[in-house]
Amino acid sequence: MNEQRPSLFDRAKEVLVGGVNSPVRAFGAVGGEPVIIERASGARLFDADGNEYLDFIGSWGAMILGHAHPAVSQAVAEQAAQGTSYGLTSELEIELAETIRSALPSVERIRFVSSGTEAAMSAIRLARGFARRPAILKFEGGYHGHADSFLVQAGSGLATLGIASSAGVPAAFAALTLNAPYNDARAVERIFATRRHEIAAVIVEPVAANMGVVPPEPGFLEGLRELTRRYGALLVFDEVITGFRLAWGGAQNAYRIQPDLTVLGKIIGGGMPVAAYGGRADLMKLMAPEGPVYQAGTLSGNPLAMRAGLATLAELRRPGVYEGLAARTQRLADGLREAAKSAGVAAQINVAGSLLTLFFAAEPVRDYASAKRSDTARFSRFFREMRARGILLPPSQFEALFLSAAHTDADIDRAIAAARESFAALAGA
Ligand code: KE4
Repeated sequence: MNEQRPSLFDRAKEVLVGGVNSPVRAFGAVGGEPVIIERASGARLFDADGNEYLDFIGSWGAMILGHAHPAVSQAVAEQAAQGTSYGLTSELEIELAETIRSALPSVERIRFVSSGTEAAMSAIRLARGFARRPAILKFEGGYHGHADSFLVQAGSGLATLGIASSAGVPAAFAALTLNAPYNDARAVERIFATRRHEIAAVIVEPVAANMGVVPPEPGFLEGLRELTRRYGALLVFDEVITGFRLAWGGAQNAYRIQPDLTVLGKIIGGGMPVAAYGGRADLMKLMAPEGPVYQAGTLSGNPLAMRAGLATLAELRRPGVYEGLAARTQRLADGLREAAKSAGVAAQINVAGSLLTLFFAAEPVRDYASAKRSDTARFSRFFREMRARGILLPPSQFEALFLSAAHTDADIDRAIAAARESFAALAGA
């Protein structure tokens, strides 16, 4: 970098708030100047300073095939030549909707939108319209995007910044968002017992990934299904991360739990702005233009994005893709556990499919309270040690590593070797 010329990040900070378009990208929790990417391919990112990184962020889960997959790039290029947005329906939207419905039987009707926030926000509005109740129940450390209803004890970037909720959300509004500890169905039952007539829906990440990865304990999801049925509330699975990652379809197929509504995003757009909410037909028919609950979007079902999603899902249907992802994730987890142990570093590694989080914690992490007991200073040092060795982890203790089909066994072994050296550096510090 030329000393006279301001860095790209300096330039960015002159015009983008914090130099970023999403807070976690500022590397505030891990220190150092954030990377600014020039291009990406397969499992690799290349930054503007010519550095190459093995990528475990994967655009926060969207890039399950790896970056610039030929089938996806070709689909987008072809579609671009036929128009990028019509503002009217195209067959591509019907095709992607049919593909998703074939994978998720609980999704009888679906609506595409442009971000996970928009999808989750719309699903909650629908639930409130259906149940005619004002409150929702989420989980401490759960993250469902940045709509006002969700920014109460949320995970992801709020956890990273160490803030429980956001300024700008009226107290009266925040009071309608109830929180329970993840993996604690009895706490949910106690809340329903006193506020059953207020709660329209329970929204849950079937595998939590925004407090770091925390899988559901046996009986937790089943308990939520039973409690929501008993008290007439809807069960909303936020599968923005787990959808088409944990399995073909998503966590609801892996855990065999049928929610009333499902929120999707990331993978179904293959890196383009696509998200969706869907579920029981009798619920979805309450959405305009059929029903009284309103939601709309200029770029919803965008043809360019639909093509990227269709190409991505077509590749995920190939035999062995999920098995390979899970096997390589387990290989990484085993290697990290062994490396931490031999360095005498206290670490907990939570895995679900091709999601993984390395917590710098001595005790198991099963909810947000235990996740927050992690040594975030140690995580930050580990992040920087790994970055120096060309391995780019998500820049937060409270996020997930996302593996892709482009990560090879050699890539995994390289990451484990870098982790061995990084743990040693921590132990020696
Ligand atoms: P978006 O509005 O960012 O597309 O999606 C919101 C969302 C909803 N539900 C879940 C389970 C999510 O994980 C997300 C967004 N994920 C974060 C990373 N954990 C996005 C990264 C960022 O905020 O920059």
